[in-house]
Amino acid sequence: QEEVNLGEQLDYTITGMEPGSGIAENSRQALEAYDNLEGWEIHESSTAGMLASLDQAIMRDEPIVITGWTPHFVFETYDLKFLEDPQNIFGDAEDIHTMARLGLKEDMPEAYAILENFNWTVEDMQAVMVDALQVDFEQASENWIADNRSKVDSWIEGVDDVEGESFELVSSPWDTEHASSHVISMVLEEKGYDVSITNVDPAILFQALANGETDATVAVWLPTTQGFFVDEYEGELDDLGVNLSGTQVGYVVPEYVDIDSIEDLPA
Ligand code: PBE
Repeated sequence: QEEVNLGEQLDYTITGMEPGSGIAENSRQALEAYDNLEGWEIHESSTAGMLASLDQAIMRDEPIVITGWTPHFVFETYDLKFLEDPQNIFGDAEDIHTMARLGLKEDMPEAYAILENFNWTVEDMQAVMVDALQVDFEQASENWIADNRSKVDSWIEGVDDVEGESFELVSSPWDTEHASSHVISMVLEEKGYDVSITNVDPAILFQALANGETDATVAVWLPTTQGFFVDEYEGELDDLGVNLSGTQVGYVVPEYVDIDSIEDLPA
């Protein structure tokens, strides 16, 4: 009885986000993979719209299912839980990779070396994101670099300075990516690069990188979240490896929603 109510209360709808995000694609796959989700829909909009709906639902004590990821401040603001995903559509803990356009290694070996060395932790990234709630990401990155000088030094050790070469970093419009892109951009600038950051949906990000329209990104969530994008451009991207480990994505509900698994969502 209660389960029937839950489906109706949710209008058989997952509250989603930008259609060009990795999570949006995973969410569409989940709808197909889980028999109980036949007839469900995803309301795709924007991250801001999704978070506004979450806030409203929590104020009204109503159920809601959103597409979520960690690290993210919503997990500090509200009591939330990931729904178990027995079919493993969203994957387990994931990594964020650094990728470059083909040829960057030859064209800009100094930047390439720094990008290859770039590696930090969820706690590091979170520190920048928390600080950026008070100041902007530029200032937050500057603060983090000042507090973590030896880590930053280990990324640039032995790398020569350059003379104002332009460097184009492509990123996507989420706080996790604002944090990593601003930090690495500041480090590249310290070594003499003139860095610009462009924020686009992942769908566009991979296209730009594969076409060589941009130099690099530190924003690739793998193996699952953005894995299908990477497959699409096989052989056209240079994967420099993991820069952070331990992210997670999936369907998320407030703690008070009395289910644990995607399979508990009523058909
Ligand atoms: N995200 C944050 C992005 C990547 C970074 C998980 C929302 C996505 O592609 O879904």
